[in-house]
Order: sequence, then C-alpha cells, then structure tokens
Amino acid sequence: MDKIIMVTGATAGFGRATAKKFAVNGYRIIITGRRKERLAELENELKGDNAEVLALSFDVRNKVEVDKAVGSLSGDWKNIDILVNNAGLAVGLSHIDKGDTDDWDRMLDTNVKGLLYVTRAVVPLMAERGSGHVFNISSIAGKDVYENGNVYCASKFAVDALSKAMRIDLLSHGIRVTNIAPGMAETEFSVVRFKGDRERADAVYKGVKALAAEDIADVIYFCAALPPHVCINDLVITPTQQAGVNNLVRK
Ligand code: NDP
Ligand code: 8X3
Repeated sequence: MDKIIMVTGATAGFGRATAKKFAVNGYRIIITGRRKERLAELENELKGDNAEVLALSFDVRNKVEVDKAVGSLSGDWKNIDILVNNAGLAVGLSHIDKGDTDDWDRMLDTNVKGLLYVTRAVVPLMAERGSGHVFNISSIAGKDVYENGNVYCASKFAVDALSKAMRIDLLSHGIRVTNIAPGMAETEFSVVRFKGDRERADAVYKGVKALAAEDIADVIYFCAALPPHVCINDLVITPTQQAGVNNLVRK
C-alpha cells in the first residue's frame, strides 16, 4: 500500500481513531494537531503498527502555519490521497443573547476558516494528480439546530455547504468529497465544550450508548475503500438512541 492519508485533529477522538484505522490497514499517515506530545505518542503507536508516519504540528486557524506545514512536505509525501478535515470543536452552550464572542470566534475560526485553509493548501496537490478524496467532518448539528447550539450549528451548516460546493468545484479533477455528519459521540468533545468541566461533560452521555470514535473511523474507512468511481456524498450517523439533535432517549 502506497496510499497517503492526512488527518487534521489526530491527537484525540475521531481523528486519532481514523489515523489508527488507516495505519493498521497499511496507509501512510500524516497526523496533525496542536498538542506535540500527543502527536509524538501517536506517532510511536502507529509506528508500532508498522505504519509510515509523519507528524505535523500546527493550528488550523493560522494560515501561515498551515501553508508552512503543507509546504514542508517533500517527495511523495505530497501525494496525499485522502484528506480528513476533522479538527474542530464546540465551545460553550448558551442562548445567542448571552453568547461569548470569543467562543464564537474560536468555533468559526477553527471549524470553518481552519477547514478552508487546510483544504486550500492540500487540494491543489490532489487536483494536479487528478484524484483524491476529501472527508469533511460536519455534524447532525449541521443538519438541524438546537437550543443554545446557535454558532456551533452555524459552523457545521457551513461545513455541510462547503462539502456540497467542493464536490461541484472539484468534479473535473476527479476528487471525491464526502460529508460525515455524526451525532453524539463520546470523545473529548464535551470536555472541550464545557472548558474542562468533566462532570458536566459526563452528564451529556448519561444513559446513552453514544458513538465511539472508532465507529466514525470505520465509516470513513468504508467510504474510502469503495472503488474510485463510487462517491458517498453525505452520511448521517447517530447512536440508535438518537434521531437528530432534538430527539434522544436516555435509559
Ligand atoms: P476531540 O475534542 O476529541 O478532538 C478534536 C481534535 O481537533 C483534537 O485532535 C484537537 O487537537 C483538534 N483541534 C481542535 N482545534 C484545533 C486547532 N485550532 N488546530 C488544530 N487542531 C485542532 O473531538 P471529536 O473527535 O469529537 O471532534 C472531531 C470533529 O468531529 C470536530 O469537528 C467536531 O465538531 C466533530 N463532531 C463531534 C461530535 C461528537 O459528538 N463528538 C459529533 C459530530 C461532529 P489539538 O487540541 O491537539 O489541536
Ligand atoms: C456534535 C453533536 O449534537 O452535540 O457535533 O452538536 S451535537
């Protein structure tokens, strides 16, 4: 296997599980994220699975850092087959009239502008080669809104729109674009949303068999492994106890 996947936000959650899934299936992996120690730890783990790994630490919000990191790729590391635009977060949960504008900036800068910067840096490399596959991690929050979700939902609606737009714009380059819209998944997501308040984060998943990061990694791998003429456009994946952002049964 000589295929290369680049995963943003590989230091935790979906990104980490996706890197692991593709590594054990023989892909060469470019792992990225801000936390260098976590990247080094994952690099060692993937190398233990006999994968070829390249770790790049950058903040997706920083256009200069993104361009520098992608520009540093040498030789055939530039031949990225799959890009997983996964880095993202929710910060805070409050009515629009009480929202913290710094939280809004973090979400829009990461989930929308960060995804765009990485895409703008990587996709021309795919276009040159006339093939590639971009996965954008949106959310069920990009399909429907919920009370207090306002800006996070808006950021994921933007990702949903960008997936559709990318699919059209990249059509002539033979690049597949798959939008992934997960529901409730137990990762570091809620700890980040509630700024380290683990008790509040744990309460989110009480009485629910939430999705695991590995479930989403499996779905991404399934889509990527389909023959090149097959493009899954959009997938909504929820726990069986959830039917959208406003319908959840706890047991
Ligand atoms: P985690 O918090 O577990 O992981 C988020 C990852 O994003 C981390 O690796 C983090 O790395 C990275 N990241 C965050 N901000 C930046 C940044 N500015 N620059 C670079 N990397 C960044 O969350 P999940 O795995 O759950 O989330 C992954 C994606 O899935 C997000 O886009 C999220 O919105 C989406 N999602 C999550 C759902 C859930 O219920 N968990 C459901 C639907 C969608 P580091 O901090 O090291 O930079
Ligand atoms: C994460 C899912 O419903 O918490 O994107 O917004 S939700």
